[in-house]
Amino acid sequence: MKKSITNIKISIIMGSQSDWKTLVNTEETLEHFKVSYEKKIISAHRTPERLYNYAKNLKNTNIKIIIAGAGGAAHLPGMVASLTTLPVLGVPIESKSLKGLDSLLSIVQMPAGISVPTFAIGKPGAINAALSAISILALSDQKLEHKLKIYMQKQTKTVKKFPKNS
Ligand code: RP5
Repeated sequence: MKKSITNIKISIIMGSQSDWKTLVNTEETLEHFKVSYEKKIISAHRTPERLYNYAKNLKNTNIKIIIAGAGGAAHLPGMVASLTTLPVLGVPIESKSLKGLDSLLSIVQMPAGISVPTFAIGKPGAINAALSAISILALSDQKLEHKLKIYMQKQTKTVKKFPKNS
């Protein structure tokens, strides 16, 4: 039987259910642009075989970009990046003990040879990873490029020239 390949373009993965409250911002941003995505929990440490199988199966999908969020000893983005040629965008989750500095350094300090573009800690990073994924897809999608321009123009209009007293 022929396998059905879905049209999902972006994969959001996270190390734990507890990461979802941050990555829901990624989801909301992708929803705004009406880009298809999937979301999965895959822990580099607690479910290593799930990680390996996920990364190896990517070639059987239409996924173009992976957004990977993890906290603490955040090895998920780097491990996935080592198993695929697709872009893997890393989102450091704000951890309880070190406020996400541990997550940030774990994700950003990759050895040369395996690339993980890394975003800000927490919500800003979750939103910006989605925007970067959109801008990558927009390279070959004029409608999406147009939506991104409108999004940026609207944002510019929200910025007042002078501050108000509160
Ligand atoms: C990491 O450990 C996850 O990405 C999460 O940010 C962190 C804590 O996980 P839980 O203990 O909340 O499941 O693997």
